[in-house]
Amino acid sequence: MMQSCATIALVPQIKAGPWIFWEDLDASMAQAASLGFNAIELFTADAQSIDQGRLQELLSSYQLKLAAVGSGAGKVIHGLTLSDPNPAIRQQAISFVESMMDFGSKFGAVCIIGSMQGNALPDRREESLAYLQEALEYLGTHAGQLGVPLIYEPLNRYETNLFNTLGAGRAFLEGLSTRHILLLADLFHMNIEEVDIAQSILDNGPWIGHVHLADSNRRPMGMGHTSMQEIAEALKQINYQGAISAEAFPWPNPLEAGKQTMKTYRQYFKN
Ligand code: LER
Ligand code: MN
Repeated sequence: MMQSCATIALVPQIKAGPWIFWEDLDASMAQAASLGFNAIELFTADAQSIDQGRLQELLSSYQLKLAAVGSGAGKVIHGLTLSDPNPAIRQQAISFVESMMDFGSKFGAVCIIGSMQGNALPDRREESLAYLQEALEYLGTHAGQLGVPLIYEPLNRYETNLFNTLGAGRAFLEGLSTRHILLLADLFHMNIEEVDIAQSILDNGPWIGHVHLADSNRRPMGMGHTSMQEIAEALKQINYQGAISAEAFPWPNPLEAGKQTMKTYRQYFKN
């Protein structure tokens, strides 16, 4: 069963980011549940800054599943990336992602590597890719031990120069020995980078483990010019069973953004 999922950010530094909800956890979850979402994706400062017992209580009382945890705070707050040339920073980045994976896996949630992948150094791409490879081999093996896949997110060219399309990300993952890392299909990044979003989903189907739902302008789907019909058909055709998680600006406000997302979800996936 595909899950309708909404992002909740609990990091004040990134309030301006593409998250549907960013108030306190309880209020955000209450709103997500009342709008009809069945899952949430959480963006926290780190794995320790959230009371996991309370989270479990809230998930039970609102009947929500934790679908994913984002690791981007490792970069935004702590300046860590998996491809940093400094080995001490890389090690901290790996530990940060590992702790987020441990946290997420207790709830059956995947962990996402987005901005934590970093960037290739100018004229030193091979070296940067070797750093990323080493980190992903380690973290992928850890994902296998936890029994929950790790999710690697190709980002658009303004956010990374590593891999910008699902095809490029997949080629890199295929070169690893770990088989516990899947791709994130973020429709906003794909709108910028892919030749054809639906075709890319069809071509990379078995590798897609998570979806970020946003329109061309990163407003909730339906508020830009991305054509959702063929994307939804492609996701059904590959028999995608994971979360469709709204990582969009809270435009014009969290409540309306949540409503618009659920309208889209019902229109394309619940009939
Ligand atoms: C960033 O643009 C993004 O899409 C996030 O999911 C990753 O940090
Ligand atoms: Mn994303």
